[in-house]
Amino acid sequence: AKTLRLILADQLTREIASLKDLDAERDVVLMAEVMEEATYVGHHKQKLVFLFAAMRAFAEELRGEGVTVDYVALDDPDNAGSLGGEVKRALERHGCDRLTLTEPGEWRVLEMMQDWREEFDVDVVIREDDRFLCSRARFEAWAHGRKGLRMEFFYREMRKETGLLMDGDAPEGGQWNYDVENRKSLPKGVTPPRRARFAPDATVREVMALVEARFPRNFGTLDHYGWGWTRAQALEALDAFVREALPRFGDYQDAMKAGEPFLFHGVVSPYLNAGLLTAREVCDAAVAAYEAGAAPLNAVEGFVRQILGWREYVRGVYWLKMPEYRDANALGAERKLPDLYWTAETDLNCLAQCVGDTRDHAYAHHIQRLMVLGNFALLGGFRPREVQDWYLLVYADAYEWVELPNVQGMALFADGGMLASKPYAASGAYIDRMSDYCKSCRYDVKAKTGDDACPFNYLYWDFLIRNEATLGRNPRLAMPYRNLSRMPRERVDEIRADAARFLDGLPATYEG
Ligand code: FAD
Ligand code: DLZ
Ligand code: SF4
Repeated sequence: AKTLRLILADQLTREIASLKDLDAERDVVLMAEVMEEATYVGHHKQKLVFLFAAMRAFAEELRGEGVTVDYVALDDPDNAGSLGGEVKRALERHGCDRLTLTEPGEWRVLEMMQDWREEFDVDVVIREDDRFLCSRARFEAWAHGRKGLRMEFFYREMRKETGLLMDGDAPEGGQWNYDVENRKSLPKGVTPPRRARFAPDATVREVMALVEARFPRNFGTLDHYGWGWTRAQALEALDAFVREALPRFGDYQDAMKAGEPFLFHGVVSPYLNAGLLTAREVCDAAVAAYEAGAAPLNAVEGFVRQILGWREYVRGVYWLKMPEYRDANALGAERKLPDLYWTAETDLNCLAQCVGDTRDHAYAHHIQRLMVLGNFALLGGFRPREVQDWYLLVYADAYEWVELPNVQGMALFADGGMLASKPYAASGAYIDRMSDYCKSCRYDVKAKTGDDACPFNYLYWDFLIRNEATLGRNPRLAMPYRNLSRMPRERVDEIRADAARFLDGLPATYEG
């Protein structure tokens, strides 16, 4: 049957399921830049440029192979504005009798695709996305009957199943996890390596002009744009990471430094999630460096765990728990997200730095996302739906399947502890230990009270006080709650008043 094969912006690989039996003589590949996808949240300008540029480059690659690609650009006057609208037009235009799809990474889009079975008069085939190392069915089988879904146990099974970093039946080196050796703060004098960044070519500049013209008010700037847009560039970025940063990835995985957004991180998530790199090849590249003696086990195991463990795990959780998962709000957080998440204008230097990196690069590394931006949202009690939208739009690597469990489960504890055994709540001391942010902050990280006190300090205690009914019996919080129980009443009142004054004083006027 003459088949229309739709390729989404995050399915940019020749290996994608929907292209597997492509008949270049007969079939048509459809790719469409549409307003509906570009506006369901107000994506960072760099995310839009990255995806449209990578889509255009991938279409050219397919054409180079002799494939018929119907590419609908955003400014095409006939653009129907939605994926469904474009599929309908293309089915008619090309007289196809079958539509072949790969399941998308978002519930919203899957629902849409399922409706297409009714809407269109052709066979609609939705194939499993086999780019993941763990299928949805495999994850469901693992999760079945378990009370808690701890990543660490899932990860061990994945190690065994893939054979990655295995020595027969035993983990390489004798342990599954080497984090005790990781998570150091960055010593003075250690400078991060240069990263593979790519200067826009004529096509990318054209996309930049389109995005500036059509989305002038979106979050973020294109000034520091450096994302690659082809598979070859993504491979180059991976190679540069493995050679220059991977050896110290483990050591400094949790470190933060002003003006150094990338440190020793992979900076590969936009490529992985869009399809320009596969999870397996990224893991294999890291393991090969270990086997060649070019990178230590603590670094390589830590890096592989992020992908083989966390990335696969959050995807499994997403499909297991949707659609209820996005509405969970276990801590009843109801404050509006403050403007500083959009403006970076704040005296809290850690927040100014992390929002600033996000605005400049559509990127922040994990600890910035979790322990600064996420921690503040947790302590402040900001509405999960608003926090979700923020994370979904500000990062070049963001799709709901990966954003949502990280926000709901890891950062906000909004799922009541399904994903994390305790909230990632921390006071200023943690940020001070892991970063150089505090030394140029107008607040005093050591001060607990008074106008100069670091707000994270009283917000931390206020959070525990406010949520005592829900969190007070959590064994992993026994220590702080014991300390709280010894606090004089006046001190508790003072904390509550400081926190209320601070939070009420945060401007919150933006409509997301
Ligand atoms: P590295 O630190 O080098 O890690 C290597 C790879 O491991 C990453 O590229 C990524 O694919 C994977 N990985 C690491 N941690 C996670 C994790 N927690 N969940 C899933 N994959 C992980 N990642 C996204 O890809 N998209 C998102 O929208 C996203 N939203 C997040 C929101 C919050 C609140 C938090 C705390 C984390 C989020 N992450 C998200 C996970 C993580 O922060 C990013 O994957 C990572 O910062 C990407 O940068 P990197 O490639 O340099 O990662
Ligand atoms: C994120 C995004 C954007 C901004 N634009 C498009 C687009 O124009 N066309 C398209 O096919 N996909 C786009 N995407 C990705 C989808 O919104 C969606 O997040 C993923 O396809 C889910 O797998
Ligand atoms: Fe952030 Fe507090 Fe440190 Fe300032 S003192 S940078 S607010 S943790």
